[in-house]
Amino acid sequence: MYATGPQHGQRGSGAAQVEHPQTGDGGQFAAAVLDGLSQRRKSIPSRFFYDAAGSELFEQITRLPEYYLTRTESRILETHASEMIDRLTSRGVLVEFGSGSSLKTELLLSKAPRGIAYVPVDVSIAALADARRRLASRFPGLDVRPVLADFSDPIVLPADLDARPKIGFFPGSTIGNLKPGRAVDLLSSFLKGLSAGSRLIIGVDLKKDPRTLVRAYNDAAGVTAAFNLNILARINRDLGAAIDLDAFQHEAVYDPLEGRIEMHLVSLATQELPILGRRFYFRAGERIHTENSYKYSVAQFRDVARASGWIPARVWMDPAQYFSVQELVAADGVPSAQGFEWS
Ligand code: SAH
Ligand code: AVI
Repeated sequence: MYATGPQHGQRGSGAAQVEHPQTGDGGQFAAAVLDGLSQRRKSIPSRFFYDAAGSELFEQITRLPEYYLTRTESRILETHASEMIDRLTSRGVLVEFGSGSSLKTELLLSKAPRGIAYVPVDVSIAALADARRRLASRFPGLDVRPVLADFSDPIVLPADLDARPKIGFFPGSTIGNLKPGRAVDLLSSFLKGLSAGSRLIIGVDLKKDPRTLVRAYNDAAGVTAAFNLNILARINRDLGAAIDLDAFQHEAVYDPLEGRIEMHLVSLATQELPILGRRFYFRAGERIHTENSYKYSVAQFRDVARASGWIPARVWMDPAQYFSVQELVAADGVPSAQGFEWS
């Protein structure tokens, strides 16, 4: 449904195919839950937050007063969109990783030349469907090619776009949800997937007062708590379990040594959860680690980019330097500017 389909020559061995419209993951959620809950320190990978309900809850998070990330990044994009895509020609392809609602993308698309193709890549079929519908009405004639895929797998883009120049877009500080070593691997994989002459525009949340960070992940209205608990609700829905959500509590803490917000689900009681024929024992106070959200300094992130083979180029920030949008250039491309641009 959302893959580019045979008429567009989608190829590859499976990672980027759309085979499972109901769950979109072909059993990966079940395997990840069984594996993660079997560990001594229980965990579930954060990419499984984003079923239809989780994607909707994330959209609510983006509008929270405490969650400064989305509005700050959007303002940076609004101010500098033309510079960010100054190398995108009418033959170009904008490839967005973890595109979600594609709302921020509109800020770039409104400055982009006619004729470009837009390839949103996401694990959430609901988010891709909503975005495609909205973009079709707001940007009639835009060639939108959604790809339902895990962006950690080798990137498989529609084959007929192969020869066209690509610009990657990875907003939202989703890169922060990976440990730095994995972030290096992911950026290397994007470099390979986007090919020669490409660049990547990436949103990176910055280190700041830990109180501001903790508030952003512990909002007063409890939306982030609902987002976190939704992963248990998803286990109930998709895997036929009957977990009592009231027996778990959302927790978000900042670890200054790791430089990351950690989200956990804390078991409020000693309990045993039957899931897919297995039983998982929890002590009262035992936690499931559900997400890391790393916060970088500009210099730290430029090191990550270099380690992955990209050349760091321009950096755009808000006046309070809460958030950065950074340009990375493929070694065979020509950087348009070296060093920083402070906004
Ligand atoms: N880019 C949007 C959405 C960020 S939320 C923004 O900046 O507001 C993170 C998005 O990444 C979600 O839509 C989620 O479904 C997607 N995502 C998370 N892990 C992913 C993965 N491994 N592969 C593909 N998409 C992923
Ligand atoms: C998508 N990602 C960058 C968000 C973040 O801030 O780490 C997900 C999120 N988790 C809790 N609130 C928002």
